[in-house]
Amino acid sequence: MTPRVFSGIQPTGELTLGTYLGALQRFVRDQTTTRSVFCVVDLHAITVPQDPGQLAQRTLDTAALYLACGIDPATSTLFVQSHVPEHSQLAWLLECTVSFGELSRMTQFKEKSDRQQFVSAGLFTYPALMAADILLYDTDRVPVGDDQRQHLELTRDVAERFNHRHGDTFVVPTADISAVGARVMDLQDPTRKMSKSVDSPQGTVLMLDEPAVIVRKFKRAVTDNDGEVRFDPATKPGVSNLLSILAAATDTTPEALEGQYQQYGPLKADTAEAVVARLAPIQARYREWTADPTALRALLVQGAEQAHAVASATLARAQQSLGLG
Ligand code: ATP
Ligand code: LTN
Repeated sequence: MTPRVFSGIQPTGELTLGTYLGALQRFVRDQTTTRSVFCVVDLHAITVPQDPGQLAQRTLDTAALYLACGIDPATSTLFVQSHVPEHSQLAWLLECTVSFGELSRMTQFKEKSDRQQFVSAGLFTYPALMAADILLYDTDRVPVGDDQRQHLELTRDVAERFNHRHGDTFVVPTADISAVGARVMDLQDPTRKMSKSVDSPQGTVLMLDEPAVIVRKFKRAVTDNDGEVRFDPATKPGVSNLLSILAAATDTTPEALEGQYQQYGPLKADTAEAVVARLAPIQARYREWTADPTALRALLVQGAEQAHAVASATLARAQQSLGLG
């Protein structure tokens, strides 16, 4: 049977090279051999405070970026999470399936709650909503970056527990984390994940950065003093990050690249060039999509209808298993 793929991206800021290499780039490759469903997870975004106007705009912009990267709406389903109410409905059922202890162990919650003055209950129960996203579409495979590994393990545990308690209801999904590019690090602090929600403008390459800006950020990337090009993330995080980025942007491995460089300068220049080559056509297509918000909205309405048809059947099954309705 054709494998079913689901993944989501939060409309919480300008998307980074990390989201591209760890997630988006891989979504596009998979879509011809799978039944793929992609989502702009706006309900996840509101687990931390958002400006309403900005959230609405970023939701559209994120959808435009999916399309610009090559997600084909004729092949894949693309929609906005809040347009399909079954996500919130199944999330409640799963909040009653996951334990307080399990949610307390989530490292993303610990990191994100440390950064907030007001910690919403939604930020804590976030993984139950994520599990709902995935389980609603009978998903086999979830392509994500390495930071989502723990959430995927929890999703599997919740699905297995529900099936065990209430009878076979959900497909148990697997995480699909790539060997290269699953953890793109900040260029200024290569021990920290490159992130759109952390303020590090020089260390963060944005998908929509101008080529000259990308080149400058790579030129200033933090490396080390021993002058040796070697892939060793533990002792050489900066150089290893550059090798990983170059490998992910040219479809090879860091190990295959390390012998080709004797100095940091050429490694930085080639990495910048490869990233610009990947992003430039995406930026051009992005401008085309954002120039026509009416077409974009129409496409998302269609996507929500397709998603709803699948999601409503799964939710009904889960409700029935629980004795609801
Ligand atoms: P951030 O923490 O950067 O604000 P996020 O990881 O919470 O963003 P999304 O943009 O929704 O949120 O992530 C979309 C996808 O991109 C996820 O699968 C995530 O694992 C992946 N991703 C995000 N940052 C990186 C990175 N630095 N390296 C590899 N993959 C990443
Ligand atoms: N939690 C993810 C975003 C996300 C997601 C999903 C990813 C929400 N629902 C379902 C894959 C499948 C993040 O923080 N990047």
